[in-house]
Amino acid sequence: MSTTSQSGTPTTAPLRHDWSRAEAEALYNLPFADLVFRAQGTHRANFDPNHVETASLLSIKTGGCPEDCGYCSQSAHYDTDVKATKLMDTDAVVATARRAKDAGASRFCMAAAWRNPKDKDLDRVCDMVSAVKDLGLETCATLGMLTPPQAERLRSAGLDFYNHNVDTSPEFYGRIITTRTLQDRIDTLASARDAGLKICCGGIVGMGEQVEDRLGMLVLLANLPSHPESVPINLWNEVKGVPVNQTADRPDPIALVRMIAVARIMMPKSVVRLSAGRQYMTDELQALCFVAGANSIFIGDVLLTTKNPQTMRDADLLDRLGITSRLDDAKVPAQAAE
Ligand code: SAM
Ligand code: DTB
Ligand code: SF4
Repeated sequence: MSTTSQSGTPTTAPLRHDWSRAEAEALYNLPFADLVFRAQGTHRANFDPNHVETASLLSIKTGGCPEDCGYCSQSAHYDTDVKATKLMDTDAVVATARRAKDAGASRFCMAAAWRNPKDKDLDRVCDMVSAVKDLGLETCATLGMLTPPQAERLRSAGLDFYNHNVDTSPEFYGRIITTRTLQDRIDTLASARDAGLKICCGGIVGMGEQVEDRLGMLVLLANLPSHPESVPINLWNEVKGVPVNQTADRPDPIALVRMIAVARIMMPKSVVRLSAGRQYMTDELQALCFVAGANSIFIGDVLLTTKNPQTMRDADLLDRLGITSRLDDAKVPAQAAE
C-alpha cells in the first residue's frame, strides 16, 4: 500500500540506492517544519511511531586495540584511562545478557576491541552468541573486520546483526583512522551480508566534521547495496587523551535533528538508533529526534567505556512521550537494573 503525505510526497516509495549529495542537502535545508513533517510521514508509513527499540551493549573485550580510530578510548595508540582486559568468560556474558533482558533490552550487542577476531576467539564468541540467543534476545556483535567464513560461523551460531560502522564521510575518514580503509569496512559489511547477517552500520558526529560530511556519510549508507537494517548515529562521547579532542565540535541540536530526519527519509525502513552521546542531550532534543524518525536507543548506565543516561531517566522520558518499549515490561525496576 502506498500512502501520500499532505506535502504530496509518497511515504512508501521504493527504497533508493542512488541518492546524490545534492538531494541529501536539499532535504537537509528544507524549512525545519517541512523536513520533520516529511520525516514523520515516512516514519509512520514504515513503523509504529510510538515505539522505540532498546538495545544493550557489553564490552566483552576492552582496550588494547591495534587500530588508531582517533575518537576511541580503546585504541592502544593513545594514552586513555581505559585498561585493557581479556575476553570475558561466556558465563559472565550470559549473566549480563540475562540482566539486560530483565531490565528491558530487546537486543544484546557484544563488542570487542579487535582489528579482527582470531579464529580461536571466534569459537568463544560463537558460544556466547548461541547462549544469548537462547535467552530470547536478538543478538548483535561488533568484533572488527570479518572474513566471509567468520561471518558464516557467527550466523550459524545464531547471530542476528553485525555492527560495523563506516564512521564518517569518505572525505573525512582519513582524518580519523589510518589503520584500516573505508573499503576494508565495506568488504566486511559485504561478508556479513552475504552470510545472511543483518547489518547495523552508522557512524559518529561531533568530531569536527562539516555538515557535508554528515550528509556524505548518510549518502554512503543509503547507497550501499542494501540499507543497513539498523543505523546507529553516535554523538562523539568525550574521551580524554585521543586526537579527536583537538577537533571535536558538538553539533547544534537542530542540526542533529535535521540529520536524523534526513536519515529517516533516505533509509525509510531502517531502524535509526540515537546511540552514543545521549548523555549530552536534553529530553526535548531526544523527543525531537524521535519525532524526526529515531526509533532505537541503547539502555544501561554505560555504553562500552563511556556514560549513557540512567535507565530510570530513559523510562521516564519514554513514558512522558507515550512511547512504548520493552522497558514497559522490564522485570526489575529501572534503578536496580544496572
Ligand atoms: N572494534 C570494533 C570496531 O570498531 O568495528 C567494534 C567496537 S567500536 C567501539 C564500535 C563503534 O563505536 C565505532 O565504530 C564508533 O562508531 C563508535 N564509537 C567508538 N568510540 C566512540 C565514542 N567515543 N563516541 C561515540 N561513538 C564511538
Ligand atoms: C555503535 O555504533 N555505537 C556503540 C556500538 N555501535 C558498539 C558503541 C558506542 C561506544 C561509545 C564509546 C564508549 O563507550 O567507549
Ligand atoms: Fe579498536 Fe573499534 Fe576502538 Fe577502532 S573503534 S580503536 S577498532 S575498538
